[in-house]
Amino acid sequence: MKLFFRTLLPILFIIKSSILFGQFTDITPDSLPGIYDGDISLGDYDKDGDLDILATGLFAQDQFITHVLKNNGGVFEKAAIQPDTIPGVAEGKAEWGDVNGDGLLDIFIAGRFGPWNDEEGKTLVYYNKGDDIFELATNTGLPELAQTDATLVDFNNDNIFDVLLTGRIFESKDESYYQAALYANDGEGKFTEVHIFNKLSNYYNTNLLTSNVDFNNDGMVDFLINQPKPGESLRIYLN
Ligand SMILES: [Ca+2]
Ligand SMILES: [Ca+2]
Ligand SMILES: [Ca+2]
Ligand SMILES: [Ca+2]
Repeated sequence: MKLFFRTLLPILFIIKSSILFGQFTDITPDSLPGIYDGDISLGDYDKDGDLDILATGLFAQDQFITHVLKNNGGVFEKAAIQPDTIPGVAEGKAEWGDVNGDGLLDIFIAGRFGPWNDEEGKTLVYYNKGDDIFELATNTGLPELAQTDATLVDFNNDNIFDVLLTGRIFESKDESYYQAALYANDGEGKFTEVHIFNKLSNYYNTNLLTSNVDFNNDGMVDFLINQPKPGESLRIYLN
């Protein structure tokens, strides 16, 4: 019996623990909406100490929607926000970020908005006014593009989020180009183009790989942007 407690019992405990550590519980409520071909972001938009979900995408072909999913102590539910419908984007980006510096996380979404064969784009900012109320920002100065990637990043260390935005811009139905560009935020949600990293035609998809990296540790964020031309290197830009 002593042998059992000294040797076998610890072994059984280890085996049981290893089995339990590999198990996950799906807590997704049935009421959460289904969306696809979009993007998600985590942030505590209601400042109650837990991470909430921003999700954008399609709920049917060419039907776009953005959802705010509130975390109530580990239980998620669709937030009853105002306005009750926020347009969504596909093949794009969703980010929580405090665009106007008031301490509340705002909604940033950018990507395809039109039919899949039309490639119309949308870039939207909704300000968080508190109490689940959001307000659409007007005249942001940001371009509307398709096949989008974006990141909110403070490139000039003024504690205000700026935007690095990449995607396909249509000049007309038949003419388009791909661009990766940086837009400075004046602190009131008005953006001005400060630098174009690349502007390309004839190549599909200028995916922006990452951002928020300080390669040379000088306190200024630098950028890593892929180069979609076959055979060329991704580009590293020091700020
Ligand atoms: Ca929260
Ligand atoms: Ca804000
Ligand atoms: Ca800034
Ligand atoms: Ca740097």
